[in-house]
Amino acid sequence: MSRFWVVSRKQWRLGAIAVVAVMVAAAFWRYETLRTERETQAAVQAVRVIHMVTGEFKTKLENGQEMEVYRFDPGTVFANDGERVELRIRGVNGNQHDFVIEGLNLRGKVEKNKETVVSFTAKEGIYRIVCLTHSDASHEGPMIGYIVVD
Ligand SMILES: [Cu+2]
Repeated sequence: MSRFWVVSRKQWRLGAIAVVAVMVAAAFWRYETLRTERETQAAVQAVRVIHMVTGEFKTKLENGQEMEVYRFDPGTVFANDGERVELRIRGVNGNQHDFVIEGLNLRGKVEKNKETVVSFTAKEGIYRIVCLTHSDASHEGPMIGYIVVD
């Protein structure tokens, strides 16, 4: 005796609805995945512009002697791993600042009332922007800024 699989019209309709529902869910899931990927890529490709200035702290000692130190301001900036970064440093205090960014093989010079732009792709880590003109206390420093990437 053979067995027949008898499908009623109602079962057929329910089955069809279930198949359509699964297809719609799959299409929606795929759409969401593609949309998220596109947004992530757009965020990664966008350039993060960071503004910095050269500043100065100044004070007078009890003996009347003046003491000053140059600074990068803000002293610490942040970026995400993989981001394209454009660091724009404007010279306010101090005539000239020759600097290096350790670990990124970048160097440059900031002059008063001029903007220096350095670009790089951020990789996880902490990088020091070191002014060579104001390297230590005897040279009105240390003038050091930090780039934190994570
Ligand atoms: Cu400096």
